[in-house]
Formats: sequence, C-alpha cells, structure tokens
Amino acid sequence: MQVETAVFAAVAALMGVSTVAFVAFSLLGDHENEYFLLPPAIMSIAGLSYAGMAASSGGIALEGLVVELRYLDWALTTPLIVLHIAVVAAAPRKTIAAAMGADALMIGAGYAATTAATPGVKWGGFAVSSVAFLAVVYLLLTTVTDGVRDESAAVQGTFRTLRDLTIALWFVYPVIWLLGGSGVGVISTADYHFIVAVLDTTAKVGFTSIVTFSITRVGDLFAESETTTATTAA
Ligand code: RET
Repeated sequence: MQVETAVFAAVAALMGVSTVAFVAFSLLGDHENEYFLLPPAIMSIAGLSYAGMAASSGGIALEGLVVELRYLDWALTTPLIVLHIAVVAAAPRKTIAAAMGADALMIGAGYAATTAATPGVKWGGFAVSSVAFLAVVYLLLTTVTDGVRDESAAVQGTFRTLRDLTIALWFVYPVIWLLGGSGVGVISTADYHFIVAVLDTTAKVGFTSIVTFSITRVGDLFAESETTTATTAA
C-alpha cells in the first residue's frame, strides 16, 4: 500500500469524526449560531473527497482521480470557509459573494495549472490563481474587516487573529505547490500529499473549530457591546 493511501484514509476518518462532532455540537448548542451547518458541510465534503482519494490511490476505485477529487473538495469547501469567516464579521453580501467568487477562480485556475499539458497553461493558470488568491486576501483585510470596525477591541482582536492565521496558512499552499511536482520538484509527490493533508486538516478541522467556538464568544461580545451602547445612549 502506498503511504499516501494511509494518509488519505486517516484524514477521511478524521473528517468523518469531525462531521459527527460538529453536528453534535450544534444539536447541543443553543442555536444562536445560525451558521452551524457550515462546519459539518465542510467536514463531510472533505471526508468524502479524502475517502475517494484513498480509494483512488489504493487502486480500489476512482482510478487516477486524486487531483480531481482534491480540487473538487477545494472548489466546494474553500468558498464555504471564506463564507464562514465573512459571516462572523457580518461582512456585506456583495463582499462575501466577491470573495467566494475570487476563491472559486483561484481553485479553478489552480486546477488548470496543475493538470496543464503546456508550460504556458501551467504558468498562466498559476498567475490567474495567485491574483485571485490575492483578491481574496485583500477583501479579507479590507471590506470584510470593516464589518467589525465599530465593535469592541476584543471582538476586533478575535476576528483579526482568525483572519491572519487563515491567510498565513493559505499562503503555504502555493509555496508547497511551487516546491512540489508541479513546480521545481524538490518535494516528492508522497511528501506533497502528506503536507497538503496536514494543511487541509489544520485549515478545516482546526480553524473551523476556532471560528465556531469564537462565534459564541464573539456573539457574547457583540451582545455585551450592544448592551453597553444602549446603556450609554439611555
Ligand atoms: C494553488 C496553486 C496555484 C496558485 C495558488 C494556489 C492556492 C491554493 C490554496 C488552497 C487552499 C486550500 C485550502 C483547503 C482546505 O482544506 C491552487 C495551490 C494561489 C490557497 C484552504
């Protein structure tokens, strides 16, 4: 069995467990968080995709579709991650749509670059994907962040930390891509899959947990600052 098959299967299992954990968390919660369906959606899509990748690399089914399954997962879940962060900041709908659209373009162009037959398509795709990525980063740093501008220092701090951790982690993806087989090739395919599996798990299970738990916290703080404002105004 190839090492990556075991890695893919382990991530699939972890995403499955996380799906159940997030569903349980929402059922036990007080439902003040109306976005509680996003985390289980993100985890279950990734779980199915990783299960497919394990089957594909293990020669069981879906032969030769590892890259397709990965980009299908990213195409569906990365816009949902962006949505999740943006709704925490109560960003305007147009901004959320633009950020999700740029994200989808980033993944689509990234897929074209990864599967390209010619250097022109590869580097053209990489360039388009990178510009789209910078657009997502720009929107997160500007309009999305403006959504929390009038909130307390604590709310802003929580949001900024989440935002910056997310941006920093996402920047690793194009770097690893450049170092792996699609780029200069100093990282082997097995290592590339392993690194991406760790990044995906951190970005999804790790950060989505932080966002989810801090929504409760940020929600409390929002409520607190509203009470304060109301008291001050009265
Ligand atoms: C590619 C290569 C082309 C240039 C750029 C890329 C960026 C990919 C990113 C992926 C993020 C994935 C996440 C997955 C979570 O499970 C496509 C690697 C810019 C940012 C967060």
